[in-house]
Amino acid sequence: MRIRTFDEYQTAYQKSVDDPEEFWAEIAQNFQWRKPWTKTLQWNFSEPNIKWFIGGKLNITENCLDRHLIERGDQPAIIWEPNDPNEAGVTLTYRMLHDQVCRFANVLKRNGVVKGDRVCIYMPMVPELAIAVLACARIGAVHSVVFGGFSAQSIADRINDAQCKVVVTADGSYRGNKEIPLKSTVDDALIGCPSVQKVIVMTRTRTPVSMLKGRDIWWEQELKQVTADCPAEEMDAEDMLFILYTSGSTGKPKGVVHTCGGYMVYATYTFQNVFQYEPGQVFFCTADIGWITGHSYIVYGPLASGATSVIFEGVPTYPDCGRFWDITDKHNVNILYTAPTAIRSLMGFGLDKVENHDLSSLQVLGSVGEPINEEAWHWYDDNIGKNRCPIVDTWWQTETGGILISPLAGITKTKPTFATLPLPGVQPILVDENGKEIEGNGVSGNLCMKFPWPGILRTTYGDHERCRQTYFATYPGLYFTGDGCLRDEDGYYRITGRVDDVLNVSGHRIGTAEVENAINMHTGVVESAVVGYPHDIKGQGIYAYVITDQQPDGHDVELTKRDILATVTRVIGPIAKPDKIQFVTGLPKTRSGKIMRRILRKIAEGDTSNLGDTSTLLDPAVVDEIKAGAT
Ligand code: 7RM
Repeated sequence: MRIRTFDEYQTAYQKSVDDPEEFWAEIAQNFQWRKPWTKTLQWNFSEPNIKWFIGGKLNITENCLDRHLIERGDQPAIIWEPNDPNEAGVTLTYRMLHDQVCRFANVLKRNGVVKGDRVCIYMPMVPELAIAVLACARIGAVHSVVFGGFSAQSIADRINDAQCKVVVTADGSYRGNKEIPLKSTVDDALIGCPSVQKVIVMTRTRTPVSMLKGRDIWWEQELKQVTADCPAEEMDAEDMLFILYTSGSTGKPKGVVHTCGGYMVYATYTFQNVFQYEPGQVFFCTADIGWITGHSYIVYGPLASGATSVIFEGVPTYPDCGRFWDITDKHNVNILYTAPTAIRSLMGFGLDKVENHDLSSLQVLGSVGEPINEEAWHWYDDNIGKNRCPIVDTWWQTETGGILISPLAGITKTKPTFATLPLPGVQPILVDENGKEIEGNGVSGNLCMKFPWPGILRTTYGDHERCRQTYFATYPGLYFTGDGCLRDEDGYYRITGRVDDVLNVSGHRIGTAEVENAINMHTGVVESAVVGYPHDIKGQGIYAYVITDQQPDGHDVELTKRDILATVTRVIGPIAKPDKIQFVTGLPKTRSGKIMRRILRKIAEGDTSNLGDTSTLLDPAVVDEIKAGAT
């Protein structure tokens, strides 16, 4: 299943286009199935209805755990590095992880969780997070991991959308020098969540927590009541494995649904090929398991491959900006997978905390989450990879389940800022506004896919029509990614960024509409418009134009801004806080009432010289006012 030369890549790619079913069937043979599939693929993009490995039966945890027990039972599956480098870490071998997953699966069972039930997981980056995820998969429960930085309101929205029966959380979490309450945030969320029957609380920070009788139970207490014997539930290839919420251009986040068979095959195949994983290597993905990158490349892809996966609880700058390099040397990391925003932030600290590290264990470097600029690419290449580690710039999305466009490490010739070529099984197409294909090289357009791969989303939870509308209706017959893309003379792809109203702030996807809704909840706010602007470290910053019923002045300006930030933090979470707020008396609207975001983006960028055509504006004077007050 691993490609080793560029020739082999080309052969595999051609085969994946000529005979996709045969291509993926051969790859899927490498997994452990309880029962083989009878038909490899059935699909249409119009409903959409996409099914892979039809009739196949499996459990993904048998592939991630049981299968490895004989050959590598004593090999580390997870190396956990705590926030505080002076605290003892944890190494779990495949045998230990198997044991703990089975035990916690039994805890879920004895608390009434059965196949198909949804379980919300809101936890710090501790081994128990991966254990909770795998325990759900073991018994066929659907996990919905919510990133630990989201607010009570965001948790409640996600729990209610998926009708979760159980929440798994911890008392608190550590991030740098901060201690963050988790359980009390869950308590606030659950005021409005009647579907939740049990809350399982793991002890991490020992911060005082309230434990509601009949609902809240301790992880550690529960474990005393169970054995390590938990046969895996037999799942259909198309049974739901998990829901993961992601932001779009409108409304509340959507619950992207991935299923057992296709997701397993795709996450694992891409893990092994993109990173050119060799048995025994240590893989360190710095993402949080609360995002898709963590699902696919901390938990499922590496574990299904029998790899050693590092879970890091903390942040890149604590106790100092050499932390990633400390971890790399301490655990002899071979493959490092991180985000451009982290690279850019570390670049700013200079080389002092890099040069005092060895880093010779590194063999492959990865980048994910946002476009990587040339400067960051070279800094990563020169100073971390010492010009001897291939860099894989991996482009993909929550909806794609795994990497779609990326070099294969050491095989595909790289080019800074280019995600390069589609993986086997991936058929990109560029289209113009009207959906017409843009052929040839040296062109750009909207990036779509014309054929399904096993990891593509199947639906958005509880609202299939929204899935169709969002991804399959803009260009009939195609999956629309929402990204703009350039294909250069070599046929290499460079992703240029979102073409919809989705922001990418430090690699986090945030909808402008979500931020606007949060701002509008603040008292006195009449209306707001949010746009992104280029930010040196975050990639994009959030710029909010706000109309209030009483325009603040003097000291009130700063106070009101502070209050708005507090409101956004409460409604969504700190990641959605605007970097800049400008109070305005009006917004540039067309006669039909549409906000002309193009103009607001230009002003936020600081480029007011050429605002383009403003003749359709209802009141062109507001533009001058906004220009004058830009921050
Ligand atoms: C994996 C992940 C998806 C959006 C996507 C892009 C952007 C991700 C790259 C990238 C340029 C990359 N999932 N994006 N990777 N842009 N180069 N290598 O990030 O659902 O959270 O975000 O992120 O805009 O549509 S995500």
